[in-house]
Amino acid sequence: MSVQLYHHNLSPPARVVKIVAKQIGLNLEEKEIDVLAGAQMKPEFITINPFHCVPTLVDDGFALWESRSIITYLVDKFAPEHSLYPTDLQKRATINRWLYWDLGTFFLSLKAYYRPAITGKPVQPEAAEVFKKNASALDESLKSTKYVAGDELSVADISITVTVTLATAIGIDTSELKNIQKWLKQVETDLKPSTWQTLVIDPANGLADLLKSMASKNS
Ligand SMILES: N[C@@H](CCC(=O)N[C@@H](CS)C(=O)NCC(=O)O)C(=O)O
Repeated sequence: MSVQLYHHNLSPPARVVKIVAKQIGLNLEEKEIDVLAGAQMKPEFITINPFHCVPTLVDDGFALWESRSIITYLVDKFAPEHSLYPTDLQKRATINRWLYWDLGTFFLSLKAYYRPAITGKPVQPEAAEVFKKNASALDESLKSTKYVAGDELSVADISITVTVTLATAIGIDTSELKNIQKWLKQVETDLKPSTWQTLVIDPANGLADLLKSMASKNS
C-alpha cells in the first residue's frame, strides 16, 4: 500500500518531507492541497487532519502532521538503519534538539519576518534581526561540527537547510556567515541528484515571488 503525502509545492515543511523521502528512497503518493485557494478547509481534508495543514502523511490509515514528526517517523519505519536519524539515544536527542530549535525558534523568527507580507503589510525588519541572531548562533555551532548535529547528515540538516535557503530567497542575507555557507555546500553535495534545485532553491524562490506579489497586490 502506498504512503500518501498531502502537500503544496511551495510549502517549506512539505518540501522537508519530500527531501527526506527522496534521501531514503521512499516513493510517496503526492496529493496536492491548494492551500492558497483554501482547499485545506474542505471537509474531506479536515476529516484527515482537523488541524488542516500540509504536510500531512497518511500511512495505511494512520494520519500524521507536523513535518518534523513525519520525517522521523518515515526514517524509523522505512529506513531504520539510516544515518539520517540514528537509533543511538544521544545522537537522536541532539538531532531532536535541533529539530525543536528550528520549529520553535529559527523558522519561527523567519515566519515573523515574512508573514505580514501575506496580508499586505510590510515585512518586519526587527524580526529579520532576530533571525540573523539565530543564524549567527547556528554559524558558531557549525564551527566545530560538519553537520548541525555532528559528523553525519541528519534530518535536522534538511529541516534547517530549508529554513536558511528560504531566508536567502526572501532577502535575508547570511552570506557573511561562512560556516553556514560551507555547510550548505556540503548538504547540497549530499542530497540526491537534482534535489537541491527542484526541492530547495526553485520552490524557495517561488515562495519569495509569491510573497512579493501578495505584498504589492495588497499595498
Ligand atoms: N509546523 C508545521 C507547519 C505547517 C503549516 O503551517 N503549513 C502551512 C503551509 S506551509 C499550511 O498548511 N497552512 C494552511 C493552514 O494551516 O490552514 C509543520 O512543520 O508541518
